[in-house]
Amino acid sequence: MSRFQKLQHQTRDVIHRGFDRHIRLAVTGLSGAGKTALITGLLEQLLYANETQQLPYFKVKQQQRLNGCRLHTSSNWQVSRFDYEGAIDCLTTDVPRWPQSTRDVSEIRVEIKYKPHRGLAGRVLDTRRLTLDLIDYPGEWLLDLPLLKLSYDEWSQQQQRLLKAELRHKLAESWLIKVQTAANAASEDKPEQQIRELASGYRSFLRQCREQKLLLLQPGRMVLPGELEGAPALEFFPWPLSQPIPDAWAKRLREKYRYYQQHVVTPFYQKYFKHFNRQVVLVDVLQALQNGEHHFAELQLAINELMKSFSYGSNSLLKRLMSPVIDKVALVATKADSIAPQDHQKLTDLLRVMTQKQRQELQFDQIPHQVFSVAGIATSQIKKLSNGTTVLDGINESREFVRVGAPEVPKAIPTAADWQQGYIYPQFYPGFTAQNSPLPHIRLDQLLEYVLGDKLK
Ligand SMILES: Nc1nc2c(ncn2[C@@H]2O[C@H](COP(=O)(O)OP(=O)(O)OP(=O)(O)O)[C@@H](O)[C@H]2O)c(=O)[nH]1
Ligand SMILES: [Mg+2]
Repeated sequence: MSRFQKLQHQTRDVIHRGFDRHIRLAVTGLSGAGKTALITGLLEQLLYANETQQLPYFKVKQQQRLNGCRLHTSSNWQVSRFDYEGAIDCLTTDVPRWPQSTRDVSEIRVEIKYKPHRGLAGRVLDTRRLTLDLIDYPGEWLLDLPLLKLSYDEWSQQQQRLLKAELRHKLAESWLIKVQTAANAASEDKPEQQIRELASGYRSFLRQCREQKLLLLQPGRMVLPGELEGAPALEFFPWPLSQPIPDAWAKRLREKYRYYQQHVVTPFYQKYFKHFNRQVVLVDVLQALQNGEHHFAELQLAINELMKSFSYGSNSLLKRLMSPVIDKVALVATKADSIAPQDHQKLTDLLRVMTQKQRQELQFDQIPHQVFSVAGIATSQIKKLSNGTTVLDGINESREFVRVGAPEVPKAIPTAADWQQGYIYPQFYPGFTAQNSPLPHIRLDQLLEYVLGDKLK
């Protein structure tokens, strides 16, 4: 693209932002939360909005004011386009499967063309356009954002607290012994090499944590390095012991951490996360319930840490132009198709309890927010049998038909006895064909209306 074209493109974006015609939606969620599936589902519903009866709560469509939606590459031409078509292919080929876990950043832009409903715009303009930008990225990298607000010593203290939890402690045991032994013998001689070895041990520990489905894994690039594989930028680790860091190491560890903050996390934040003005926080509550108490607690902690990384406030004209802030938040429990519809409310309530602290903060700052339970791509069929029981029909990993009794969702945070008993939820696979377009979902219309509706009037 020529410099002139680029400038034109950017100017148009700024004008759109000024006129409130541009939503950059932060789809925030840890790895496996369902970001890629949700983005695919949202695009699918928008693109087929006028062909489907599936969107009763999306007012612009219900009021027959929607001309249509079109996909574009994003204005950021250095980033690959989100592979919507590839995702749909995966879900609808001969052997349908879920799209793979995301390995890099991608963006997509949707242009929504509609007839204004009211006000001056309604009288003067035939049609208007709203631009929606969506960004997909590996969930692992998201957890780097909280590091921007922590010094090396603060981060180390936080990690020390986490390491006290039973499962983490067990996984870290051999690494901790190595750190202790090396620290006792630390000298000014070859500290780089010792740090490199211990950083590699820390990385193996993080990978084990991931295998055990633990969630708060930092730094994210150690879990999924991308282009940083083998780079010296990753040669550090949080100080895990209560004894002070040996002098020989302190300067280097803090230096490496700062480098990581400044040269890895800050550009990532500035390039992709700074200009969001709406947010959808995705939480896989069901998976956390299934994985047990530790995971559930870590998930709560991770959501808390993550939400501190975004700026919330009111988007005045000047702010919209200069540095927009998030002015509306949807807190979303995903994969609601794994439970019976009569339990969706319980799932929503549970997420409400889990995010109480964050909601109070949003409330205090007067940021509109709402809690939902949705399925980006709904894979199960609900049936009520003649004996009154509700079952879910779906397809398993071996592509066989399965029928499971609707699993229970707790009304509140589980008690010790509940955890003992445990929770199991079905993991359905997609079983669609190209004829199924638009793919089924649960409550994406309500989510779309909440996130976009006020800008489509
Ligand atoms: N039943 C059901 N399962 C879902 C849904 N969305 C996602 N899943 C499951 O969750 C897995 C992870 O979903 P993704 O959309 O890839 O999650 P992600 O947040 O993009 O994860 P990363 O790319 O690793 O950051 C999928 O492979 C599916 O098994 C849904 O709406 N319903
Ligand atoms: Mg993904």
